[in-house]
Amino acid sequence: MLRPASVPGGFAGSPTSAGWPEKSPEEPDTLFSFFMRSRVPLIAAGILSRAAPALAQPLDGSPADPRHTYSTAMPDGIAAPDVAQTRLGSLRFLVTACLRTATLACLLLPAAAAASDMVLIEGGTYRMGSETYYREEGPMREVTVGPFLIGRTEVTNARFREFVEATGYVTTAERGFEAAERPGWPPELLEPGSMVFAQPKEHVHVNNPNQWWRWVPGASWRAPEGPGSTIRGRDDHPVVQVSPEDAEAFAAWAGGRLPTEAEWEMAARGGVFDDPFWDEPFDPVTGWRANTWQGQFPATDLADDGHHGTAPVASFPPNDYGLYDMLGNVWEYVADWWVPAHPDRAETDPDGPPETLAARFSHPEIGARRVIKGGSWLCAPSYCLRYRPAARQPAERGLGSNHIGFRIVKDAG
Ligand SMILES: [Ca+2]
Ligand SMILES: [Ca+2]
Repeated sequence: MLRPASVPGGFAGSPTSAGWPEKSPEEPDTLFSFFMRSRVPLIAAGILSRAAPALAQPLDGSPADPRHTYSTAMPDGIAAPDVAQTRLGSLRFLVTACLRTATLACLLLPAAAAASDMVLIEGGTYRMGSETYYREEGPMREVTVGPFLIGRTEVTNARFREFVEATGYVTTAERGFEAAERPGWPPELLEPGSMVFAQPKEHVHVNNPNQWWRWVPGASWRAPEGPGSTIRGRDDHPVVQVSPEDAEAFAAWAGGRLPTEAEWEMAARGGVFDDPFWDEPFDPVTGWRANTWQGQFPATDLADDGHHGTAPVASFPPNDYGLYDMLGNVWEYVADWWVPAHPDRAETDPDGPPETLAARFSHPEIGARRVIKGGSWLCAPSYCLRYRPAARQPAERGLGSNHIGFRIVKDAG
């Protein structure tokens, strides 16, 4: 049985963590934590190859807390990004592209806006976080970020294949680990493999993610549901079964980096800085806005949004910055280490807590974890209402699943 990492009596006063709120180490567990705790038996390779793509979501099941109400007004003197200018730029780009192709039909195709794979976010100051839903999203604070370019979509299987073919890169799921690299891990987790969502046939209580997550030997980005599965026909789906290390390797090859959480969240808001942000992925006027889960999680996905499992990127309307699937489809790795709260202070270009601090909020055998953002196709209103910009969860290093991917950013200028 694992013991929670010790949290030396408060860290708010340490020189490296001033301003970070004191928090209990009791927080949402992640897939690996649950696995380590109960040692779920491995399933036979190939069983899940017959299952629908991917799975689940997790992790704590804590309900949204409606008790909090906070002002949603922007603070005096705080400028939001110039949404009108961004919209004008996107429209100008679209019209120019259509004139070049001599067809007005492309004006009707949202995908035309994806012709440029990066979008310039001009930066600014906004109120990051939320105090309406889960406690790890607060406190809200003013954050200023500089300009940056961000991927218009999640990184796709096709793009990740280009990277692998150009570099010979082998993902963590494909290579496994030496015991010395992961002291304390059970031997089965050192073998190549990854976490796969296994949809229960009948409704189960959502207090135990082991009921729908399985460690599957041989699962990888090439075989997201395990041996026998394939990404054939899914070139335009987001790559999954990649770890934070894999995402960073891709980013370095592509001349970019993972976004900070503050950059990612600003981009995801698309110029909307309200709290609460919308929590209903269906708009009666414009239709479905994100790939999420409809029905009783985890046994029933009605797929009213047209997709069970991952969807091709840009299947849903972009936000007002022209970015697709910031919310839903797959969670996205960011560069920050995870602690279950934001520091209670304004910051400029924050890059998250130090790794040593984040390690205090994890099991010793796992080490510091990364932040993932935006929710996935496994997020349901009844469970893990996290298809929102402020939503955040921890994710282990060296471990992927089939509902986490990423996109990259580049410095502007
Ligand atoms: Ca869906
Ligand atoms: Ca996403």
